[in-house]
Amino acid sequence: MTSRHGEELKKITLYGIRLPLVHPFRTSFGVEREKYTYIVVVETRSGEHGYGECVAGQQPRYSYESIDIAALVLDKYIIPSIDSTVTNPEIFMERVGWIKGHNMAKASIEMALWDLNARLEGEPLYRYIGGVRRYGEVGVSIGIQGDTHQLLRRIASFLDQGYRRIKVKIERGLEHEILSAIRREYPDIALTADANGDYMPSDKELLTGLDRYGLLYLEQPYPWWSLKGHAELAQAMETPICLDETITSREVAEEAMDLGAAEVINIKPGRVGGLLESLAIHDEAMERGVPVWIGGMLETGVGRGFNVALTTLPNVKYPSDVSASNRYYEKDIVEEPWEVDSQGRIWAPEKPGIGVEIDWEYLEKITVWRKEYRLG
Ligand code: OSB
Ligand code: MG
Repeated sequence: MTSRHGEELKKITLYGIRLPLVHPFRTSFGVEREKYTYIVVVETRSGEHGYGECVAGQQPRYSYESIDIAALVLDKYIIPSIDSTVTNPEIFMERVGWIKGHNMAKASIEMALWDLNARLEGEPLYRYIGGVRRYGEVGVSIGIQGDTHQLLRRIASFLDQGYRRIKVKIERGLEHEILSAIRREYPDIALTADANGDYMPSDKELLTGLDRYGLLYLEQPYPWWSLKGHAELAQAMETPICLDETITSREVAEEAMDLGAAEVINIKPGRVGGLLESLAIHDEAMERGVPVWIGGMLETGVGRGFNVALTTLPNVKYPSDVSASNRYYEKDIVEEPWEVDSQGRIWAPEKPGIGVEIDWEYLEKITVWRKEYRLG
């Protein structure tokens, strides 16, 4: 990673936006009907720019972070920790290292700096971070539906569109109903289930009963804090355990792998504090032979650009949650909506940075607040 000598930041602008989701997204922690987030634009004196996006939820249900809390943390602690000379993601992370947690707030700026630096170098982000191919294989994450008929219809449609792996959300009490219905119709598809921490270690017997469905892996059965629980479950189950919420840093990832609690890792750059930490987790997992894939947080076309770049890394061994723009939004906020090809791949653009530009006319329309910070 390099940073152009003498480059200085001029301003950082946040755009709070609301855009409707095509389908409500129900998980064990709640329902999301619209996307509420903020988009980051960093600008240098030389006129270059970088984009970022905050992946926190509208409410603190997935984790303790939320968009409004992240914007407050940015305003009160992150922005006052930096100045116009902080253009490099590594230096940025050093400056904000005193702030405990709030990874999604930090990542919203850290990632904008990666986009900026790749653009300054004239390089596509996927190559800038060491991608080894130009595409990633894509899966789709399907929320809990009203009934199994609807679920099966949606699965059929996504398979038709080329998606290579189906992930379904499950919750305590609904697991057998959901998974047996899918396996009756589709005995052989690549299938995974994500509980978003809805079970407790006392549910071990219930969960080992899921081995019969031949899942590629089971994602985050227990709450984020349970390293021992996941390690014991991994011992007891044939199905590999994949961790999402638990993995908040490279150190936690190392402990989880040491304990055998993470047999697969879902990397979400927002959850771990940005791309620097994502790359460290990717490399550490690769050294240990632990496969990873890239998770999603229903990002707009901006956040999606970073996830797509990450899917091109060598240790991404399973399809990622990086679906096409139209799976989430009627109209995306970027000029080039993300598309999945007929073979279930999503391609990283060859243009500099994340390779997409904001559709400013649309962004203005859906902006509900705006905040500008002048640096230096
Ligand atoms: O647990 O992976 C998750 C969306 C919001 C919060 C948590 C999760 C998800 C998804 C959606 O599963 C993945 C996507 O962006 O398609
Ligand atoms: Mg998950």
